Amino acid sequence: MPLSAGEPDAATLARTAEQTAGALLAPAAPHRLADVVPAPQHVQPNPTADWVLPAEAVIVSSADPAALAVAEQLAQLLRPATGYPLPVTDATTPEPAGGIALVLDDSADLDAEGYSADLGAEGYSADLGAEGYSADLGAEGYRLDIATDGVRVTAATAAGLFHGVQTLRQLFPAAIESPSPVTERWALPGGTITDAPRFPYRGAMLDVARHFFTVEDVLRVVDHLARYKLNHLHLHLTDDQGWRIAVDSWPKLTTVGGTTEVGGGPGGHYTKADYQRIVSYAAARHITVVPEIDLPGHTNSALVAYPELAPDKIAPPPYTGTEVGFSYVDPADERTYDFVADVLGEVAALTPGPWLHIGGDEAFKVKGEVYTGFVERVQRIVADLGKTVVGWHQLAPAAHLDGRVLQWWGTNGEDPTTVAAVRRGARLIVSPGNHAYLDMKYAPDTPIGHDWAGLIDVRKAYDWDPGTHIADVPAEAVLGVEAPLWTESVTSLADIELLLLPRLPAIAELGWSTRATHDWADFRDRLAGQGPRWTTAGITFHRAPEIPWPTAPTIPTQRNMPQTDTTTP
Ligand code: TNX
Repeated sequence: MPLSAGEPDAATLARTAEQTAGALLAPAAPHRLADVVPAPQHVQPNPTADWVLPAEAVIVSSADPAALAVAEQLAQLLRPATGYPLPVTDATTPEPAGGIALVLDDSADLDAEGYSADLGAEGYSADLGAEGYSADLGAEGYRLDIATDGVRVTAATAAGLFHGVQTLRQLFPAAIESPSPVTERWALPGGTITDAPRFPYRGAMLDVARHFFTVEDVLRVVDHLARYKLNHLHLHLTDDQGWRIAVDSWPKLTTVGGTTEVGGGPGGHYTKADYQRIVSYAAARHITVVPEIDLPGHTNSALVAYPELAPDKIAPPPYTGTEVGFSYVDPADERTYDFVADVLGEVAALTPGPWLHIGGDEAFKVKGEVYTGFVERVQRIVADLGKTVVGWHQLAPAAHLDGRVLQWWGTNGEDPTTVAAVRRGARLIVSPGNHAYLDMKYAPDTPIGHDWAGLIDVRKAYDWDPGTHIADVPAEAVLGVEAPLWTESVTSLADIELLLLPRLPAIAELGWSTRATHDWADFRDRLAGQGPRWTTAGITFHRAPEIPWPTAPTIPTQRNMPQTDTTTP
């Protein structure tokens, strides 16, 4: 057939063939754009737009100090493994220009480019319609564009930029987690992610009372939360076995009450400066600390220090066992309320976040109206301090107080008392003991942990829905989800990590990802990709047998000691 005028000539055909072959030969990014935990809301891959971080890349950010801080954090994430200088600059209108741009844009209609209109052959839309994704990305959402001219993260807030950076981090090869330079092609899969959380409260709890953990240990836990877009760290600061937070007006709480722990170890406590260091390190990662002072039960350590608070005014012996429910501060003595007001006042003054958690669980010896009367007074003390009450769901029978939040830790989703409290206005943080309690063993042979709420393997941690878990509680009443880690049997950072990982990402995904992305097989595969990252970063985790962890070593570097990111306050 003769060539007609409009058809390409031989030279053009040859050039096109060469380009096509080149594109086919160029190694693609090592994983898919959707290989992120928690699952992003909308993923639109563009395989022709894979991008490789060049050694001379610049990170350019909006000039806002909080946005620049995220840019610096991104640089600190990428510099160790790449060995690239990655300078950070600011601009009025940041453009990738062959590097990475972080754009703070609180006015941008992030829908303007119509990403939802055509997701293309390989795009998927997790949640068109139901939850109104198209309104805006909200206080924590972000948009990530990876294109041939570089990377752009856009968000209305610094928190959104921070979450976008966590996604970006997971899209680099696993070797990006190396604390020292490695030779790698730092390729990212091309395309666009648009993402925002399902629930505003996504947390984890660390019990620092049963065993004490150093500030460094807690900061490292904060790092793990940040990776998976959790935004609250609940610290269980007081219990029978130890009081861990300094209170100037009641100094013996720590000098006496802080010197014990489960098993007879030395215990310890946080000075106010220690606690503030945790709070500000968390805040720099867009994580709010929720301090818990457990009342009226779980108070043996306080009674040892101040016998006047005990019902019989006699100091009990220090307690280093693991029973619960035997101790309580005297609800009939006015001095108890002075104590509560002083302690909560000092803790509130150290805590920028809105929450004060007042415990309330397992006060078996304070019953009926005595219990509810005590709780109602303490709730008012919290409100007078300008804070919002959080407490375990045992608080439910007490009168409602504006804004109060109950943390539900039941194992059976039928709970009429909690439902009644929700009808009176309470919101819930959902922490089912048999799904979200990270102190439960994975399997009978897990070396540490409990089993009173059952065994929790990764699938059990993942396969439930915080929005519908409790019968007759509407999803609108659910503020979010939290994974508690009680530490009766947990004595080291390695123990903490063994129980946290890989289940924390499962709970994080339930808190962040829209329900339409919920899929065990898909989650299992995405989670598997986290293993080499933890290994490279020197993080301990449980090699859960149901997860298809990659077996091939990912990088040939020396093993490095675990490190906390100490470069940002
Ligand atoms: C119950 S959960 C407790 C804690 C224990 C935990 C052990 C809750 C509010 N109270 O005192 O540490 O079980 O799993």
